[in-house]
Amino acid sequence: MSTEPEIYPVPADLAARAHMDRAGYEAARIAARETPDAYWSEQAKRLDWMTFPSKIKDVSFNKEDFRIRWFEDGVLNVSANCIDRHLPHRENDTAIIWEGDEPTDSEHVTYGQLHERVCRMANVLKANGVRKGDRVTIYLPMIPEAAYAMLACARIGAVHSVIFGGFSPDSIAGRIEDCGSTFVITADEGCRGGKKVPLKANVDKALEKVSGVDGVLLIRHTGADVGFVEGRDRDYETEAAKVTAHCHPEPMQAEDPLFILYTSGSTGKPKGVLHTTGGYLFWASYTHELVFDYRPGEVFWCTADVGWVTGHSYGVYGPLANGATTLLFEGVPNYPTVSRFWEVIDKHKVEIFYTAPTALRSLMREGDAPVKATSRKSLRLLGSVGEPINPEAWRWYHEVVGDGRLPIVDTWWQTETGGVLISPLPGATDLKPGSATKPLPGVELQIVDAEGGVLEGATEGNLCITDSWPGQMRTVYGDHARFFETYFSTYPGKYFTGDGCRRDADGYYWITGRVDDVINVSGHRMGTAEVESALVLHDDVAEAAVVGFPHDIKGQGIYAYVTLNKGVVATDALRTALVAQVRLEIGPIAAPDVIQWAPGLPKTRSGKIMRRILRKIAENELGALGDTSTLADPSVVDDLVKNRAA
Ligand code: 6R9
Repeated sequence: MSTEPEIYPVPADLAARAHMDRAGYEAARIAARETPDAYWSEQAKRLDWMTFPSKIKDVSFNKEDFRIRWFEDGVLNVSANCIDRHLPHRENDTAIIWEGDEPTDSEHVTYGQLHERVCRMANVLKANGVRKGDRVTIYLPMIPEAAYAMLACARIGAVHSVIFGGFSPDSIAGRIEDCGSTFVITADEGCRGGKKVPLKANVDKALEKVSGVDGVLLIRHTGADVGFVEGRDRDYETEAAKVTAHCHPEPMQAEDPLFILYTSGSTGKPKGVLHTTGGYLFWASYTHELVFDYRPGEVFWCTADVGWVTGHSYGVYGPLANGATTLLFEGVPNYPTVSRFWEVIDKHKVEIFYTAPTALRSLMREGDAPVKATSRKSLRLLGSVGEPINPEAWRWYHEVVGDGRLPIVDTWWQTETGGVLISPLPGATDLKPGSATKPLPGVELQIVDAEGGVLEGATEGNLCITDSWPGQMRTVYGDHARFFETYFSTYPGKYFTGDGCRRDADGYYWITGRVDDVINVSGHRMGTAEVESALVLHDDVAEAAVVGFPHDIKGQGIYAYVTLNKGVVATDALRTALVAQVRLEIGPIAAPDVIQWAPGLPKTRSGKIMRRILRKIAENELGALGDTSTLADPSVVDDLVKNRAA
């Protein structure tokens, strides 16, 4: 079936200048595997430690003695690593370039200014009662203050939980409640593609549903007139004027929590993925340098919002730990025109550009002219993340955006992994369009069959990781048992990624997508169970089943089968109301693309919904429905096929 695609060899100049060439990569793989303590101890010198760790790795994935600890007796502060240590030689270099939604809005923030602003914000948090270990919710647009807020928390040892601005008040309330957050940092409004996002109003609504928050710090961004609750809300400008610009970085243990980030799983409500101070920062910094072959002074642009893990690791922590100039963009790829990405690259002389396949596919549809109207000559490397990049989009990225001269790093990783695990290294790895290629040093992959049998050589199955790496998540906040259950119980002794994967004869890895009930919509993770729960909240809905289906732009779309209560008439108005319901419960990113009325759902005799069949119908693979004989009522399938939504 599949023809082996072309190979793009490492350009000679890149191999010569790279941090890691082919021989270096092979040597690092062996060192990390055979002498992990020595290898990681040496690598850990890239961070600035108050106490350098003597214990390096202490890990077991087995149930009896399950533990994941890295650099355990090390002491450090993340914000000091991202700011203070660069001041002696980089005080006047740009740390953050901010590009607003409107092309007329931009700002440069030097490391010196970053230090001052983060210290001030840290002091404001302290003055308002936030202490080491407290959870602080951050609900901000992509403005420099989002980075200041994260770094200010890190500076005083508070644990941040950033929530993407596209999530609804209910989602905010659920996340605040889950981690017992006592303080919220938000802005009046965000701006995306010329539209305003009512952030403060969403926080106000969320706080009607959840208690325990005693302070809301309000950053004025658009200047809109928004609600202000006396006694609870504080105006940032006013508060900042009351404190000094000096704040001592709190000494933190390497295993102290740095942040919680909620992500969707295959069951239940989103999980609070917890990352720690030492291991996470180390991995963000190490991978940012290796994967992007980063050199000091280069302008690095990761287009992800800080509400996602990619924005955490490659918008803020990785680049700043490495003294980079990181670009934060508030807007969207198609505003005011579909040339915006490329114009921003020219405007700020971006050298490394890191984005998601869904953005590329939507821009590809607009043709080559909007790209070719720009120069892009500052670029030297392209990156991709979030979902499998189809070879067609890969080639367009390479040939049109990169003028055929730039390598692409297709980086596979997850919220849970903290940073990249599978990726080409620009100076070491030949590229194959559509493959994330090979694991980084210290990443031990295995492909297993459904029963856990290890598959060797060229094969396809479920992707597992057999040993820990420093950036691995440490727990699901408040539910350590769920952490073990979710990731380590399917295949005992291994971390199961939830992804399917093929390995070719050259040992290259090709991620085929999720094998669990997680769908990847425009690179955003969505649990089918979450969308189903939102739908059944509607009075007219008896039952709902949600699956993914292939979508040209989004990668996957959301297809919902809905069974209505007896006597309810299926109308277009009801369909609209159901979509609105999901937007309200979760946020616009979870809105179903298709709703099909289903008088019945295909269930086994034990009452389990056979999602395999629903997926096939949604994919329009009607010839491949498989065995339906175990269904309680096989005739429901005929009805679903007959009435398949177009
Ligand atoms: C970083 C991030 C994780 C899931 C992951 C996989 C998919 C991410 C990918 C990729 C193929 C890549 N994924 N990068 N699939 N190629 N380069 O996206 O984290 O939001 O937690 O999503 O995304 O399915 O399991 P997260």
